[in-house]
Amino acid sequence: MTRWTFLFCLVGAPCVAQESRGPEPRARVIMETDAGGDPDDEQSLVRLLVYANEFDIEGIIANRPVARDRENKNPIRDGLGIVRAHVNAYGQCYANLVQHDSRFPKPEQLLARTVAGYDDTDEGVNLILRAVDGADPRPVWFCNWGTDHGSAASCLKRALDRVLRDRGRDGYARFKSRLRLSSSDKFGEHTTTLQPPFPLWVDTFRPPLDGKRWYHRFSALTATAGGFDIERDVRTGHGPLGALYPTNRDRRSNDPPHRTGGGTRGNHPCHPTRHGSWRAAALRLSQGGSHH
Ligand SMILES: [Ca+2]
Repeated sequence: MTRWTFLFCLVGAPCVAQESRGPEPRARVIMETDAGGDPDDEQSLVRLLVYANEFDIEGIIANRPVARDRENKNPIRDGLGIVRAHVNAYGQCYANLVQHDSRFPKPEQLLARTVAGYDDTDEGVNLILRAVDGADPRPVWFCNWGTDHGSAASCLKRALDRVLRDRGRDGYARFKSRLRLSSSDKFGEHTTTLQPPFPLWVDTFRPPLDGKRWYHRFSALTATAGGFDIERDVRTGHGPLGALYPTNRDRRSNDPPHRTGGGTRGNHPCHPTRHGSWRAAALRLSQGGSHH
């Protein structure tokens, strides 16, 4: 088994294994995005919201206080504002989406869970603590979409620092055991030396492939798979959420597992039939229906 195959099996296995057991327990996810930097986060936000019925979104944390000039062309210039605009656009499509699946979360619920993760606020840290400490027995997938220059420190690192300080090693171990991590390494000693390790960590930068991150390969594989056309199938005529999909970044439909919380979606080759195509999913933005 190649490392690639192993990774996909690892990440996809829960979805496959549960197919024969009726309703699938959805993954609880927290997304931490540096939206306002690389526009691929806004692409991923559109996809996340198009598939919001398939996850329990516990929170979306925006960790870049000021958008990056030149690279990011969004007229809104703060990360939280950019994410909220996406959730608001989702709200405008909600009446169509919910006809396809009643599990699409109410927009006001999502908006209440969309918080700043900037260094000068504890909102993101507190959101993580509430989700992980909650009574729900399912683990929480924490998915970091980027923490680099100009963004705040990851709220998960801050949460782990606080838990270690306030609850001691046993409390820290209990807390960490409830987390699943999908991220490159932004967490200092929490991923290197502090025991126990995360029960599952999908390191999105490893293994490198041809000197790049392995998931860059998916741009070429999926950008136009099945005749998919981002302009026709998402951006034009499908409502305000699809229209927000930025195109000044050549990574269309390239979501690696961490983009959607441990389960890949859309036209990703991992789930070609189980979840339908990204094109079909995006159509739900503009068309009501009752086939679910
Ligand atoms: Ca990013």
